[in-house]
Amino acid sequence: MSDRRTFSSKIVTIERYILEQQSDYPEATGALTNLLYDLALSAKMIASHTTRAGLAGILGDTGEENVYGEEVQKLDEFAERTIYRMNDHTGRLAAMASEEEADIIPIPPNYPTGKYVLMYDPLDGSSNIDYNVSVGTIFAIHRRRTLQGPGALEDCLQKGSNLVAAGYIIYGSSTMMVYSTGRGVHGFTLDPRIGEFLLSHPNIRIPDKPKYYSVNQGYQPKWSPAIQKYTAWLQGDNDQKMALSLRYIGSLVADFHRNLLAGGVFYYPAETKGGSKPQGKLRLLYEAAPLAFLAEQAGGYASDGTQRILDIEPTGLQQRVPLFIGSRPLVEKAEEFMKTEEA
Ligand code: FDP
Repeated sequence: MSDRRTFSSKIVTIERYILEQQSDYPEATGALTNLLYDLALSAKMIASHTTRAGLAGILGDTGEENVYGEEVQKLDEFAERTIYRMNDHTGRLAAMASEEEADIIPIPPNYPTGKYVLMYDPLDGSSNIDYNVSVGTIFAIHRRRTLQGPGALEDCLQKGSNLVAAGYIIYGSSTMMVYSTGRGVHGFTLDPRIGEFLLSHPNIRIPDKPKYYSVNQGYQPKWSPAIQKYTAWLQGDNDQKMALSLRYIGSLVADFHRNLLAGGVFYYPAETKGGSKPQGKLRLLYEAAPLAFLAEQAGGYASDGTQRILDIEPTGLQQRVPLFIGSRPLVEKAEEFMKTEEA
């Protein structure tokens, strides 16, 4: 018989972990705890589809476009519907907002409303689905601002520093849920044999020594001189002769996740020189702010090049921002280069 003491770490399910965290707040009603648990359950349902995507014959475009003019894929729809249906009737939310929808998603009038709003990107990186590349779900939770009745746009248009919780699920070689309620970042890996998320990465901190820079270098001709110089700096044109390796998947959750664990910087800058993305590509509310919250909780930082992402007051649900995110010194270096451009 094997020695039971060989395995020193405790087996902790996400349910137990979330509940234990709640017990530190005697005034908590359990709404946030249950909301996070419902998201974990949605993640399992989505994961069961992403892993069977080819087999189930649900790959390919639906032929429709989302509000940004991008093609919507069937898995996007499944993820969207799953998260909505899991949360529309629970009485925990005042409203939802999804990257796939132009307006806020109201709670049906026959269900009670609650004190939180949920913003989500149901399947980020979906242009990669057909190629069996990792995709992800991103979520962000705010406390509502309005006092009662149906949730309103202003409940969703809050800056990232007000976030109560944020996280993502990565559907990769394994499925992981990584989240923070403002007390560190914790990662759970789905054990598909028992259908449970188990704590695998407690209290994630971005390593001090960065390994990677991540950017779509194909757009280099459209970058400003500051971004060009910053990239050269990351490649070794610096006093320390520190040269980072390039890794770019083109699936934000996967790129962010790798750099969170390995150390590095991801950036999606604004395009100049007649480029079609003067504000970059990524959405403030569905992508930049929740990941910025996690980055800061893990000791990192996120900026649009001139200011902290978490301080940006949103003006619209679909707002895009340039994004620099990851190891703090590398993001601050980007800000330094951007300043030379302003001067
Ligand atoms: P996708 O279009 O595949 O959904 O914001 C969406 C996103 O992917 C991110 O996940 C990813 O980081 C980025 O776009 C990739 O954009 P590029 O193809 O322009 O590099």
